[in-house]
Amino acid sequence: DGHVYLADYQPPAWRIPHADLRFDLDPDATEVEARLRLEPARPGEPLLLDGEDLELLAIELDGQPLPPERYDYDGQRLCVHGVAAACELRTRVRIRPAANTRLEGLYRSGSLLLTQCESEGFRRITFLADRPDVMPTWRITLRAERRAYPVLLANGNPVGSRELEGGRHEAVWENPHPTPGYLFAIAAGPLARVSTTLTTAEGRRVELNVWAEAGDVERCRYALGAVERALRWDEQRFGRCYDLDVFNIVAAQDFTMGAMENKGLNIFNARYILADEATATDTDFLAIESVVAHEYLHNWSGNRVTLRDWFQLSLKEGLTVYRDSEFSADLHSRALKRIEVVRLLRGRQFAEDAGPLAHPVRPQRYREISNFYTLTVYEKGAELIRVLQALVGDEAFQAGMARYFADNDGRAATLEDFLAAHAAASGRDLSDFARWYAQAGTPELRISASFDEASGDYALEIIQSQPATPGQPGPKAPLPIPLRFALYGPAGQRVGAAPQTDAPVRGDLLELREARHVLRWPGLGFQPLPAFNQGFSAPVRLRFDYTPAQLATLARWEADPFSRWDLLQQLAVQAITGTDARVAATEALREVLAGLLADDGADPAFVAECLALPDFDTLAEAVPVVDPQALAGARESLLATLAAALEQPLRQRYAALAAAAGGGLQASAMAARALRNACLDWLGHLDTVPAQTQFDATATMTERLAALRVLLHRQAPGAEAALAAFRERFAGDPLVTDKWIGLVATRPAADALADVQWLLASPWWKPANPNRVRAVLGNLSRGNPLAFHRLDGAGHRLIADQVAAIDPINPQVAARLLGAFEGWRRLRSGLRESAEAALASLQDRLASADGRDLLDRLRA
Ligand code: BAL
Ligand code: ZN
Repeated sequence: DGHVYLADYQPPAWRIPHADLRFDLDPDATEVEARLRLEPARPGEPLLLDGEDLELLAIELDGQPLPPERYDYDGQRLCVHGVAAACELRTRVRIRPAANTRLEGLYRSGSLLLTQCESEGFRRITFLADRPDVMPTWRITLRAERRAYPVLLANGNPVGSRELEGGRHEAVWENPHPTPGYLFAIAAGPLARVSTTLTTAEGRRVELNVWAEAGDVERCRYALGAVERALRWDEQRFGRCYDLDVFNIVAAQDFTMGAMENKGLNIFNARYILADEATATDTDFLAIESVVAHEYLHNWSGNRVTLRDWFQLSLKEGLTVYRDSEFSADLHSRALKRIEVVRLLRGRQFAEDAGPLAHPVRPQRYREISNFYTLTVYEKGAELIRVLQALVGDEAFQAGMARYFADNDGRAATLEDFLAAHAAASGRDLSDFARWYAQAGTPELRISASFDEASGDYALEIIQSQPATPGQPGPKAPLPIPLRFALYGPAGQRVGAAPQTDAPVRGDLLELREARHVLRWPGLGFQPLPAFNQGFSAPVRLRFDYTPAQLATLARWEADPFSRWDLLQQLAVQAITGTDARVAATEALREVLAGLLADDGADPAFVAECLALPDFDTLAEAVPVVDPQALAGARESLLATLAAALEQPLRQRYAALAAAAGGGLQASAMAARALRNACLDWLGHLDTVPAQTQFDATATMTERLAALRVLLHRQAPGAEAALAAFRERFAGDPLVTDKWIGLVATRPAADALADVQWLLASPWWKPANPNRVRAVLGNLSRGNPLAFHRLDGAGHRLIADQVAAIDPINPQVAARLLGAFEGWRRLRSGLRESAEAALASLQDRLASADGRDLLDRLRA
């Protein structure tokens, strides 16, 4: 039926201990000669290799040319007949990088030639068993014209170079670590670098380089520092050292993903490398550090320990997201990092888990693996690592990680291997925890309280349920859920008494195991105020009926900043989507925010997070039927009301932080800018003069872009002039161009669609550049509900038409864009039909496997 099933896994029939490749690089026609050492692993099986759209020029077995009747190649698979023993296969193929708009395999980006192989791009370069459990060591020879391609990089260590005739040169690289094809990489071109050397904790001298086109190289310094920080952190926190003599990163303007962790040669989307304060925002800097760390950290969680098959994707991605978020939390603010992660999870991953694209963290089947690089695999996968850590405790978790790395080094591992290491280290049976990986959907906890006046007994009843998801109608088994909780007495004192319950309790951590648990405090004597899920210990939807006053009270009592932020978010959700509680919630929110704005002792970055009301996606998750106009309107009117009520404190705080916000990347300056920009945004509902003043005076992109956003989104008198000035000033910089385009595409109004149409007809429209597609269309579809969900259906039609247009250029980018329809069934009537019609219009317009798979799942 076109699916690949986890249950059908078979180990490779042939091993490939070593691959020796030689590239004669040329953008129009590159020749690749491959010598593969092959050994039968399961005697009697045919020799099959993957190879997609390769022009086969020559084929030899053990030095003898193969006659045509000895092999078949159908454009997808090469089958060599009549071979049973260890041998060497030599092939020569021709590929066409400049014509490769899919950006998978070897392709051209500007003056560079580079590769992207995950998941199944290697087969577009040459023949290989292109699966993660086939792991050769590699020797890679690159030859190219020296003038056009002075720098030649590949995986591993450089072992030689020489001049060739005719202005060509050669570089040879060796990667001694067994490495699957998906981690293969080369990069060639007029690259310049920033560089440093260090000695690892094991005493290895390592050169770190970040490469970019010459004009951009000064903007690579921050990323270089981030590599060094990540390397040291992995040594200290997980005892993992780097294992080659060089670590290279190359920045490219055309890149489908964010970045790629190829062994020793990471290739990055330039947006996650290039930064200085004039062109990158503080958010960009933090994202760069986090993505650089993520890819670096894959060197152990992904490369040294790789995957047996693609079903295990979260084994490297969820784990590495967990690791990079711990890195960021350790280096900066743990609470702010948690807020960032939970915003994404609740706004976007919960929506994915509740819609037609929902799938388990470890899927049981796929048609197109590219469509499983999802928030569920990454972000929910990371939360499951956190759940495991909470269940076994920090010490056992750390021991389990050490054991996992030690036991699986050099292997292609499975989730079972991971769980076995943790079970051994903790002594705990983890078979219940494994269910988290198999069951899709966000668990829901419904909690209700009861208090008996006569006896003074207090009790909480907690009911766990699992939603039905595609292919998993249920009923589903309960999951082990680590839930933090607290009870507060009338004056805000923590109740210390442990509850009577059949669920294990360790301090403030409750471990839910069954569908229902009751917690009793006999004779407590008063009705306490309970609080739950501090630090978001459990990735669940939690329902408890709080009044606005109770939320506001808890927001003062809870010590954990994450929880305080979370309570304010809940209050804002009530103020926006509530019925009876709306007025009271608005007033309570005003009071708490006034207190925060007046509190000079509060971290300004934290206050800024509290001012950032729940985004549209989060609000949409709080209602059964999504009416975008009503939700956006209610959010807007809450902001306007609060801004008017808090005008004086907002102006005061904005002014008072001016000096601290000046410049520099120290935490205090970033925090000051964050809060000033939040104040500016709120004040924009009343007055755009401060935004104009900030736009004219500032030297940092953080302040410039925030001011421009207010001017454009509030349609200030100076908006057009400011946009023109910004556009001119950064005309040569594609990444900054993406920023102003993003602001245009997200102006919160239905007629922003006309601006998007103008962009699509302008010279700025570059459909082959993934960042530009995301800037124009990703922002429209994911960041502009009023224009995307226009009542006349024009937004839905525009995105569908663009998906059809981009599908033949870059199927993965098109499929991502199509994913914006994932919530279509929950739209209000009228819009639901328009989305359905837009999807139906694509039925005969998508040719790619990526697009067809996603469309079928969306419409099922
Ligand atoms: N492996 C694909 C990019 C990333 O998640 O690191
Ligand atoms: Zn990753």
